[in-house]
Amino acid sequence: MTIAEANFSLSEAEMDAFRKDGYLGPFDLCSEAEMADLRPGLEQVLERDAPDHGTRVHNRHLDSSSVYELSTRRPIVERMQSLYGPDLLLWRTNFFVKEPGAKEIPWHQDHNYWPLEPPIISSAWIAIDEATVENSCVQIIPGSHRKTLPHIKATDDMVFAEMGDPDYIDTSQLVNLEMKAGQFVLFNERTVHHSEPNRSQKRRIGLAVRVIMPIVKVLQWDAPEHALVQIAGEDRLQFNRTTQPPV
Ligand SMILES: O=C(O)CCC(=O)C(=O)O
Repeated sequence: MTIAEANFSLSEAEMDAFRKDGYLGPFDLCSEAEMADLRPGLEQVLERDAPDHGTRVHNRHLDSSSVYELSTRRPIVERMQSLYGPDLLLWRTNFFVKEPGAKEIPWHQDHNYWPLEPPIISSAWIAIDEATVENSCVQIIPGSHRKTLPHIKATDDMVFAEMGDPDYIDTSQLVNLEMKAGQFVLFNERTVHHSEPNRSQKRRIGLAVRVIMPIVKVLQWDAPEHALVQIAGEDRLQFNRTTQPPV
């Protein structure tokens, strides 16, 4: 069976694992060979400015059909539907480009940074390059999504301005999310994660796809980068502003 023909609904055991651990995967989104074909196009997207919004690394699904297509493939969307129901809106995409020497991304919970109410999101983190311990794969703390972590000002050696308070983080059970290019994992808004500095000579690019349900309000709904694309089901609430995907 090809990836396109498979059924991606999650089993009860997988849903229980997500409830317990706050993450699931890795799963195959495409083969390594297909990702090798797609990668030059994605690299080109990262080399040009987005037409009407912020930076090169954020929300490129709004102007690049290849980023949109990859972000909304059935292996991601159908698994998210198992967890969050039939109606889904694509809110953001974020490339995490870690060149050799890139700094640490601090331990954090995503909800801390985002203008969402209620702050519920599902993330799919796609390995555009192979992600290993050597080139600073994402690391995650299973079960950490069950508490809210205080965040404090980050130290200068971190990529973000705020980080989870180290006094509340126990990394003894961390899991390395090593992935082949073309694989992805799912995690939620409170799953504590980070990545080490990239101490290797190998670049590591990931693409995080952030999806919400219609009940979630994007508080800055009128900013250009906060237009949502409906990727499954329907949106009976219309709390947010929607847009069409790029062609
Ligand atoms: O790719 C990374 O190193 C960090 C990813 C991350 O923080 C996220 O997807 O929320």
